[in-house]
Formats: sequence, structure tokens, C-alpha cells
Amino acid sequence: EIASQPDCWRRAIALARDPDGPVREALPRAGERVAVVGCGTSWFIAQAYAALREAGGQGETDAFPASEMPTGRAYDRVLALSRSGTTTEVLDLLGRIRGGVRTTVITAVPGSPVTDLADEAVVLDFADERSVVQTRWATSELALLRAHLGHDVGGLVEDGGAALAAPLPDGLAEAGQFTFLGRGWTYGVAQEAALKMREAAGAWTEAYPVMEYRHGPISVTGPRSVVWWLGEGPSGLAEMEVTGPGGRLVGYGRDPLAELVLVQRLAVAIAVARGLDPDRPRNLTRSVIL
Ligand code: F1P
Repeated sequence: EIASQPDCWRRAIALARDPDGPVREALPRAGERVAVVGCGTSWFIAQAYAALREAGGQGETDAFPASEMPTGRAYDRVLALSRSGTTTEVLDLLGRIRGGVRTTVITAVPGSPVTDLADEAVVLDFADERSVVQTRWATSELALLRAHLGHDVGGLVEDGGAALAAPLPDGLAEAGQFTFLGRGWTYGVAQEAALKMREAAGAWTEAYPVMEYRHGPISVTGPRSVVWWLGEGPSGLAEMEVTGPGGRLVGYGRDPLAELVLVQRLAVAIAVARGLDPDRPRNLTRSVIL
């Protein structure tokens, strides 16, 4: 599933760009006020989408965990993200939404319960997975959303191929703690990276908007810490601010979504080294129901 990501992204981008295809019609239009919701990974992808849509001037966009969407705010549309289409919080929320608000879901499973509750569904069945841990689903969905917003995904597929082929950065498997940093849309990617390492490898991970790192999180940085910048261009953090306490700053310089592939591969490598099954984290199921 990790290895198939560049192919899945190519398909997702083509779908988003097809002028006569269903995706263009189904996803939010410029000017709409949108709430985008999901749980776990899907919430992080929601945050990346919201940041991109706002930055692109395409309309007010708020991301919420499906369990936390405030009532009493006026939205034109709720966009719900759910690979399984069965997550309880998402179903509850869609069931509570009343007339006047258009509801759209993106899911991997045709005919899943979310599709009955929403006005329309975008189904990316080619990106579904057997692993409990989401990899290609999350990245394909974000590739589709980025392409739909007109965000530059020109080098994404090639960068994904390079991230699959690249050697893993040296010495990371021995790290005691990982902090992933992002900015704007890549803060969602950083949170997703942290979740992958947590779920698949049982690692201690954190994620912050890049400049927040200086305001407390730096206190836990030590010789066995890795700080991984998942943003575009330089982090804005002086190297000293990270390496001073002994931590190590990693940055790869490719599309941050492609760089997430490297984190996924590292998570698998650490899981295997620790004797864990990266596809079946403790206490987690493919879909969290009730
Ligand atoms: C989301 C979720 C993931 C989690 C695991 C189980 O479900 O809770 O965030 O990492 O994969 O599923 P979904 O609503 O996207 O199916």
C-alpha cells in the first residue's frame, strides 16, 4: 500500500482535473463557507485542506474533529472525510445536520453508511487499504483535494517515487522521540506523520506548527530526539534552536506529502525492528465504531 502511492496519486489528480468528471461537481466551490471534518488521520487531512483553501482565497474553511464541530455556526457545506465510511462520530454528525447545509463525503467504500447520509459522495475505492494504519488513502485524498484547489502538485508523483527509492536517513531508527513540524497546510501533514509513527511503530511523537516548537516543546529535546521539518523551503527555525539541546533536524526538501512516504517507511522499519506488526497497532481497529 505504501509502495502504490505514486500510482494512486496519479489517478486521484486525474480525477480531480477531469473537467467532465464527478469530482469537480461534487467538491466545494469557491466562495462557499465550508466545515471539513474527520477523525484521526481524516481530521489531519481536513486541517491541511482547510489551510490550503483559506490560503488560496477560495472561501472560509474550518476543520474540526467530527466529534467537536460546533453547532450554531453557519456553513454552506460540510465536507466529511472517512476511509471506512463507518466511523461513529462522522455518522452522528451527518445525522444531525439539517436542511440548508449541503453535505459531501469522501470515502473509500462505495455504499458505506456515510454515503446514505450525505447529499453526495466521492468514492476513491482504488486507494482503500487492508492495513488498519492509513497510508495511501490519506495521501491520495490529499492529492485529490490539492489538485481540486489548483495547488501545485506538478512534481508530486515523481517526488513520491524518489521517496520510495531513497535510503532512510541514517541513525533515525535509534531515536527516542520524534517531533514533526509544519506550517500552513503542512502542519496537517506533520500531525499525520506523528500519528503514523505512533500507530505503526509505537513511538513517542509530537507535532507542532513550526514556530511553536520554540515555545515549550524544545524543553523535551535531547540527544536522542529527532526534529523533522515537513514544510516547503527552510523551516525558519535556526538550526541552533533545534540542535542546541542535542536534537537532530531532518529535512528532505521534496513535496511534503511525498516526504510523508519516507516517514511511513521509517515507521514500518522501526516497527519491524521492535517486533511489532505495523499494520495492526495495539487497541486500534480499521474503523472506530461506538
Ligand atoms: C479514521 C481512523 C484513523 C485511524 C485508523 C482507524 O477512520 O480512526 O484515523 O488512524 O486508521 O480509522 P475513517 O473515518 O477515516 O475510516
